[in-house]
Amino acid sequence: MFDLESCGGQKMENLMQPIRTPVDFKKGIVAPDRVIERKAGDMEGMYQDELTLKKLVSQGNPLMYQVRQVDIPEEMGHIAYSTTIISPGKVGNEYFMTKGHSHAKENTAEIYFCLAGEGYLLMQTRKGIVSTTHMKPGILGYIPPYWAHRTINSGNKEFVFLTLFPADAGHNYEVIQRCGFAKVMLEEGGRAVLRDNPKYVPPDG
Ligand code: M6P
Ligand code: ZN
Repeated sequence: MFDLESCGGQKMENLMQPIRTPVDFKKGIVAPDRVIERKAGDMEGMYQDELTLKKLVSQGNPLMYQVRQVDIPEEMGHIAYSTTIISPGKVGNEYFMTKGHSHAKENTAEIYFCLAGEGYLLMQTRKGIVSTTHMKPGILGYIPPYWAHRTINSGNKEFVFLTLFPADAGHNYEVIQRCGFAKVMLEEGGRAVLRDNPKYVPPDG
């Protein structure tokens, strides 16, 4: 029988309180609990042109992206959300992008909803099958379970998107760090072009 005094083993009076989160379309979550910043120096091994990346690090180490997060318990049943803002820029002819990850719980999905700017959502299975979604304001990209994902700013202003994912999904950077993505997004003649990644190492299985 349903016990009115408890919810999933938690006392009613101990339940987490609802949260109200203002989101600015240009800046994402307005007052995040945490901001993760990734600068050029945090992206070692991610770009084709390592020399140019090193130069960027020594010439000011620019901010490549930031993730603005609200603290949500990392437990099954909760939905975590954040906004990511990728700065415009390139390392050589490769656009600024996120590191990319798969989920520690690989059978979990994620939603990205573009608020401003434009870019690409690059997704990949363990077998190296790649899919891209062009993101612009109003476009929602659905990342199904088992797809690693990275986002790329192919525009000339900040690329801003809201993300929603199961709070217990976790991040796994190891596979992408070791193998990379099978494709890279490069600027060629003023356009974003998807090319094979010569550094890609297919993972086992
Ligand atoms: C999105 C979400 C976050 C992720 C962030 C940056 O906001 O997917 O979970 O941390 O992008 O991506 P990465 O962790 O790959 O650097
Ligand atoms: Zn994710």
